[in-house]
Amino acid sequence: MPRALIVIDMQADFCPGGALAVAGGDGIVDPINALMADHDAVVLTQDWHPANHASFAANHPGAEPFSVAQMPYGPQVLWPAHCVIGTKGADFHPDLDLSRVDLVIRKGFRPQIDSYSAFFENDHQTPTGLAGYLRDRGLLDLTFVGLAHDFCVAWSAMDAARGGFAATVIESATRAIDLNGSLDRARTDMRAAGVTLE
Ligand code: VGL
Ligand code: ZN
Repeated sequence: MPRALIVIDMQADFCPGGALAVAGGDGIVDPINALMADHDAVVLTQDWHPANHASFAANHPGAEPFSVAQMPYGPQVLWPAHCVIGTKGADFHPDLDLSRVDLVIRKGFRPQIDSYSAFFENDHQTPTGLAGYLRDRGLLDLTFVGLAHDFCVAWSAMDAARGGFAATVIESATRAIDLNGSLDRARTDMRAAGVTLE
C-alpha cells in the first residue's frame, strides 16, 4: 500500500528561539529528512494564522497565554501569537528538505477557528481537503512526524485513523509541548483511536 509521510508544522516558531518553541523541536529535522526516502509521497502542514486569530491570547483582553477559553466549537488553549501569515516564524525550519515535498497544506487561516489537525479544523467538521488528496492518490498508509506530538501530530493521526487510513506516529521524530499532562493524554487517546505509536 503506498505510504505518505505527513510532516506536521516543522516551522521556525515551534523550534527553539520561536514564539511557541517546543523543547528539542529542531532535533527532529534530520530524522524527518531521512524518513522521506522511505515513503512514496511527502506532505507538509504549515500552521498559518492571521494576526487577529482567535487562538492567540493577545486577542482576548486579560487572558494569559496557555489559559483555556470556551469557543463555539469547544475549549481552546490560548497560545502566544505564532506562525503569523508571511512572517519568518511561519517559515519551515531552514534545514527541512523541501525537494521531495508533494503538497503543502496550510491550516488555521480562518480568524475564528483553530486547526490542529491536518484533516479538520477544531470544530471536527470543516475539512482541509487533505483526505481527498490522499485517497485520490491511493495513499492510505500514513506516517506522522513533526510538532507538536500532543497537539497537531496527535489530532492529525487520530483524524486519519477515524477516517479509515492506517496511521502511525514515529515518536522519535516528534516533540511535545506537554501542557498539564497533555502528552500522556494524547498518547492514550491516540491508542484508543487506533493509531500505532512506534
Ligand atoms: C500547534 C498549538 C498551536 C501544533 C499549532 O503544531 O501542535 N500547537 N498551533
Ligand atoms: Zn497554531
